Amino acid sequence: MLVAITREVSPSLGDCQLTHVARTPIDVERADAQHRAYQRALASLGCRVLTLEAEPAMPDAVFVEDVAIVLDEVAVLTRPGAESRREEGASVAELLARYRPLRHIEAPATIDGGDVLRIGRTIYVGQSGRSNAEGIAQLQAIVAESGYRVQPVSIRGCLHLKSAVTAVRDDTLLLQPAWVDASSFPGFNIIEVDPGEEHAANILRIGAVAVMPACFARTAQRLREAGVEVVTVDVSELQKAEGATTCCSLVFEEAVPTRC
Ligand code: CIR
Repeated sequence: MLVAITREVSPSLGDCQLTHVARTPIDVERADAQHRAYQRALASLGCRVLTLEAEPAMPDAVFVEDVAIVLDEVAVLTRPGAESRREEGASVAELLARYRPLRHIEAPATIDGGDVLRIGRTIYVGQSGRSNAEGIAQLQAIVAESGYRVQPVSIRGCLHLKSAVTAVRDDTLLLQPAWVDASSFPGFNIIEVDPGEEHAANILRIGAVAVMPACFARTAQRLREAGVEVVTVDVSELQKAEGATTCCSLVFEEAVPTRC
């Protein structure tokens, strides 16, 4: 069964970090309602949804994806690039310890889970303002023990690698060409986001289903035409905090079959 770790929206969400999005007022009550609908969507797709309590002093704590990288063999607790986010991982680590052995990224390294895209045994990591070379090197050393290859990817103009590209299937990527070069992913089929939907590349893949923000109807149509099943959720208030659908959960297999 799939587990999805989530966290309730912080009442201080309006004080979130913002890098490439202009600050506009956030309706926290509405954000909370949208987040609950997101949780229900994950449950309807077969996830056991676990919910951590809100962290009133940590505005960005709802974006649990950034504080850990969960693989079948190990969970890596990150050291987020934004200093204000460094305490968010403790409660997530407590929960993850029930499912995986834990490893930690140590200072001066930084890495955000939003920069980490795993496809098969390759882990692509965005060279972003949040993830530094030391972070990528430490991740590489940890995951090499389990047979993964790390591939750094250069990005521009966006927060994280997964703002620019996500996988809709193991051989097919949804990509924003303004922010990442398709040539960084040789051999993949590429679906570009609709040119009018700048932030549409960030989709959460649950099995064969792409969970994406409701406002990107034209990109959703491109995915459907390519045979991808799409579920949409309205996360407009979370998007004002520079979030989308991947960042609000850590999704992984509860019990991992032993590899031989
Ligand atoms: C931040 O800037 O850290 C948050 N306001 C947004 C984080 C979104 N994370 C993600 O997409 N993985």
